[in-house]
Order: sequence, then C-alpha cells, then structure tokens
Amino acid sequence: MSDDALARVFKIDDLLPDEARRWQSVARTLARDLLAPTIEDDFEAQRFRAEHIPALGEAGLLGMHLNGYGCAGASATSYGAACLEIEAVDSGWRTFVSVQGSLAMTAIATFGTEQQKQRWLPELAAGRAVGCFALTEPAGGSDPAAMTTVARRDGSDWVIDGRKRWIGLAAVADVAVVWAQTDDGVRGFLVPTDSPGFSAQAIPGKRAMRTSIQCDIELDGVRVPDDARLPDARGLRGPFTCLNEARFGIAWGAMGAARTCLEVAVERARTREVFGAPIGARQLIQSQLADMLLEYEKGALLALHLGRLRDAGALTPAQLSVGKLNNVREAIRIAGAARSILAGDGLTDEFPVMRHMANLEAVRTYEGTDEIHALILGRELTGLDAFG
Ligand code: TGC
Repeated sequence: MSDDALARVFKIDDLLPDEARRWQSVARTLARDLLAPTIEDDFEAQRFRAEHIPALGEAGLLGMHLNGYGCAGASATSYGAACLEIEAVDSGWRTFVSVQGSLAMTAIATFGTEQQKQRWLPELAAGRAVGCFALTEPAGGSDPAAMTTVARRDGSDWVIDGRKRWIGLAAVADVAVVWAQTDDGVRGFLVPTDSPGFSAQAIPGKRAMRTSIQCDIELDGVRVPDDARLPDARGLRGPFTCLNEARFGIAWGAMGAARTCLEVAVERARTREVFGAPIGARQLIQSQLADMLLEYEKGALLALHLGRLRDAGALTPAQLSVGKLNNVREAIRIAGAARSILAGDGLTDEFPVMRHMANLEAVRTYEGTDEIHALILGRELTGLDAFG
C-alpha cells in the first residue's frame, strides 16, 4: 500500500533525522516482508510466531534505544519511528517490541547490577531470550500501589508469592521482571521462568491483540537469591519509569495503525464506485478523509515532538500522557472512520481495518487507560489528585 497520497499533503518522514529514517526503513522492511504476509492468518488463528523473534534481534530492534550489551544505542526518535512502522502492520508485534525492549530490558538496564546486565541484555537484544514485565494483577492494572504479590526474605533468598495478569509474553519468556511488595516497599526481581513455583498461561479468547500473547502468572513460593533483586529500583518509581518508555512507543505506534487505516480508506475511496462514481468523489467521503488526515498528521507531529523532547532529556510523564491519550484515541477514531468508508467489506479480513480497531482497544487499555491519562493531566493542570 502506497502512502504517496499522505506524503502529498505533508511528508512527515522528511522531518526525521537521518538516523531515524534509517531505522524507519529497517523496521518498515522487516514489518512488511516478515510480519505482514501472515498477519491476517495469525490474527485469525490467535498465533504468536515466536520464530520471528531472532530476526527482530538481528535487525537491532530489541532494546534499540539502550546503550551497550549488544543494544543498538539508537535515539528515542529512531525507536519511535521503528514502533510506528511495526504497528502499521500490527499492534501485537509492536507490543512484543515494547514488552521486550521498553519494559523488561529497560528495567534491567536502568536498575540492574552489572552482572544482571551482562547475563540478560545481550541475549534479549539478540532475540535469543525473551523477557516479560510482571506488574499488573488480576484485581486491576490502574493502581499498582495496591499490588498483593509479596516477596519476603528467607535467609539469603527471597520467596515470592502472588498472581499477575495480562503479562505480555510470559508463557514464552525466559526471564520475568516481577514487581512485589517487600518490607522495604515495592521491589523488582529477575525471576527465571523455569524457577519452581513459577507458571504462566496464555489468556484465551481475546478478541484483540491475537498475534501476541498475554498471560496469567502464578508465583507459588518462588525462591530467588538476593542477587536476583534489581538493586536500584525502589518503590513504584521503578516500574513507572519503564512504563514511560512503553507509553512513548505507543504514542508513535498508534499512528502506524492509523496510517494504515487511512491509506486503505484513501485507496478505497479512489476505486470503489457507487451511484456511478468513485465514492472519493463525494463530499461526505472527502470530508471524512480530511478529518482523518488532520488527526493522523497532528498525532504523528506530536509523536515526533515527544521524540525530540526525549532525545533532549526533557520529556515528562505528563507529556507522555498527552501522547498516549491523544494518539490512541485518535487512531481508534481514524480506524472507525476507515471501517465506515469501506462499508461491509471493512468488516472482513480482506482489509486490515477491523484488526487494527480491535488491537487499538487493547492498546487504549494497557499502559494506563484513557481515564488514567486524563486524570494524570487533570492533576497536572489543577495540582489536585482525583484518583479513586
Ligand atoms: P504514586 O503512588 O504517588 O507514585 C509513586 C511513585 O512513582 C512516581 N511516579 C513516576 N515515576 C516515573 N514515571 C512516572 N510516570 C511516574 N508516575 C509516578 C511518583 O513520583 C512516586 O515516586 P516517589 O519516589 O515519590 O515514591 O503514584 P501516582 O499518584 O504518581 O500515580 C498514580 C497513577 C494512577 C498515575 C499511577 O498509578 C499509574 O500510572 N497507573 C497506571 C498504571 C499502568 O499503566 N498500568 C498498566 C501496566 S500494563 C502491564 O502491567 C502489563 S505490562 C505490558 C504487557 O506485558 O503487555
């Protein structure tokens, strides 16, 4: 599918630094050549193709914003541009890149010991190992402060008990970053998934994100040594720091899904004839396409602005909430408008639109729901906390 029609109005790609354009090209090629050919079948069959993981590692896309330990050391803007290209094919694969790179690898790189970094980061960067990030619990994801998973000291070890839910990749992961309450507040632990007492089951029956896996985890007396603890993560600031990275990738990625839906709608408008003319010659359709274009361009520019702020070391959590809330919400609207322009055919897997719509509902829900991000912004504006 060509994006020439979008480029005629603005060519946002031209605003990217050369490095980001190179990464964009790497991600676009991989997404279109490796992921796209089977994506509709995989979504239908609810199949996660773990066999693709080494190719993403080889391309440098895993933990690409991190430095050293086999990571590419790319800029945040490059990482964002790569997320956009991957999510233009499917949110499930951008989610894989986010869980591995933004969550699991960022936790280790930011809060781990030298030994932990040496042990895990090169393997995770190469895609020879998979990581997951176990924060959310069955009672809900919005308030991690209420977590009930506990880690208690037993001699020189820690024993972890609890349950986690909606944890991406857990059933195929080699290592889980598990967040648990301790006598010293929330702490993070690197738990090899073959530890006795650790089990993970993929959640069946999802109507979204069907090309990736999200899991229930049980931790039943899982024993790890003290050197499995992430020493520099103290309190919820630890996991929230990692969520910031994931939210950044989402703000970019959602615009990839939106771009695909807009491209499909433009193509359809040019070629589908009703009442003796292409539907794109009708004012109602052109008006819808114009509105979709406005929100796509604004969202892509917002993502780029966040990237520039991040690369300057100036990005704040509230700014990330602007990006996550706006871009996912507008991507959902763009997908809905595209579905309407495609009419009945838009309901089928002949087009990617319903798949993107369903996926974006999951993206809207994880890493902070719309409501949580609205309340973060409300607090920023008023200084008043309205959670709860
Ligand atoms: P509060 O408890 O007051 O703050 C705790 C500490 O955290 C700091 N903090 C942050 N630090 C860095 N980045 C951020 N974005 C931060 N937000 C808060 C805060 O300064 C404080 O630090 P300290 O040192 O003073 O202790 O929490 P809060 O009132 O600031 O935040 C409340 C709220 C609702 C905003 C927060 O709880 C929140 O963001 N909730 C949503 C959590 C969320 O996104 N959950 C979904 C996670 S998705 C998942 O787990 C699955 S992983 C993905 C997958 O596997 O697919």
